[in-house]
Amino acid sequence: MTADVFQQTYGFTPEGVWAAPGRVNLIGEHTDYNDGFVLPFAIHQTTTAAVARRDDGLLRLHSSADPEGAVVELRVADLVPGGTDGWAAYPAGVVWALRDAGHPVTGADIHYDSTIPIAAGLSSSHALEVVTTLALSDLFGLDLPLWQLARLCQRAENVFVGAPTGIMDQTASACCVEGHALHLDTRDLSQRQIPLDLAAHGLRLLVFDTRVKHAHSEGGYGDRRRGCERAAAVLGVTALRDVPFGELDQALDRLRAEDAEGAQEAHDAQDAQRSQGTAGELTGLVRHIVTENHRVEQVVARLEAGDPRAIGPLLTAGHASLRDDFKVSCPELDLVVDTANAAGALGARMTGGGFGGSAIVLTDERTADHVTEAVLTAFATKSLTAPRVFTATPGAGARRLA
Ligand code: GAF
Repeated sequence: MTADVFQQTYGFTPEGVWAAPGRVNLIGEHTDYNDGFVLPFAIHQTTTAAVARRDDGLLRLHSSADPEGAVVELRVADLVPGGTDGWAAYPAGVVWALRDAGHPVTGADIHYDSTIPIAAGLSSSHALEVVTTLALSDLFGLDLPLWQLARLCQRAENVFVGAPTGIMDQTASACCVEGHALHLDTRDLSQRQIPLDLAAHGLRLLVFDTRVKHAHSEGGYGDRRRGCERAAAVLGVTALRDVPFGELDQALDRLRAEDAEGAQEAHDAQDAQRSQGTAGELTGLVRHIVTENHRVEQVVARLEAGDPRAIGPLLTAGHASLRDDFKVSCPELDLVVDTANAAGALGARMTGGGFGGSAIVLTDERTADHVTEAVLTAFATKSLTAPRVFTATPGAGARRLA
């Protein structure tokens, strides 16, 4: 199908077809830009790309998801950070990152299809980056290891697109293995595949895409990232990952002491702005990151002990931390979590960056329909758009299809 649309669009057959999945993050949110731990798995929804090389410096991009349906035509030599708009910035960004790293990518024709819901917090844009990089790596004989491919995608996103995201989503899309969640240490990218067969335990993981994305999502993400960096600097550590769980209280005391000192200095200097924006607001960020890293390890231990049912309360605790300490949830995500838990789910949390997007719900197979019904009714009662619901099982990472 993807190859057929390529043929219709460009008038010849592609050299190959590749796929890269979206992801659900089971736990470990906002830890990836703090050198911490994450536990995503690939979903079965993918972005596919039919691709052919060009040697004349042209990059032509076409997507079934683009309502205008036009072919975007760019010159690879002219690609500059910030210079490309819309969805095409993601594939153009990886071409820029590959060339900037010295790889001889001379152009390509590409057609994309995708089954990953867009703007649902399920990493559709990262799948677009990863599938493009994998295809170009194969076609131009670059033979990039998957972790390096993920790093190049992150560079494209951070520098070319201008989004200050971490490394989780690109690595999940590139490196996940069917039937497993990926335990990733985002400091050194070391990985462990954790078997995840919820059905074998009579369980289901439901995804509720709330279909909302609040306007402050991009700014809010950058603010949290800068706040975490500031907290690490105040605490004298490289990243918040370096604050041990057992030393959280001391770290929070230090931040509060710093805050009191800053407030006094600001008061003395009659600097109202400084007295509002000191270390006090950083305690919530630090508490979330330190406890979230700990929760990832606890979830992994429970999964490895063969007790996936027992991860439910950790998921819900993770949500409370994201809502109250990190402040990246929103009413729609809270509504899914609270309603699902009240209807008998084992645990629930938002997944991804927050401010909208999707929530995940762990339920018994037998209560899944009841929980789904309860959430849909709660949304209808509040006259909110009905969420899109599906069951997620761990799928394969990026691969060549043809
Ligand atoms: C987004 C980002 F892209 C990831 O890097 C990660 O920070 C996530 O939000 C939050 O855990 O998906």
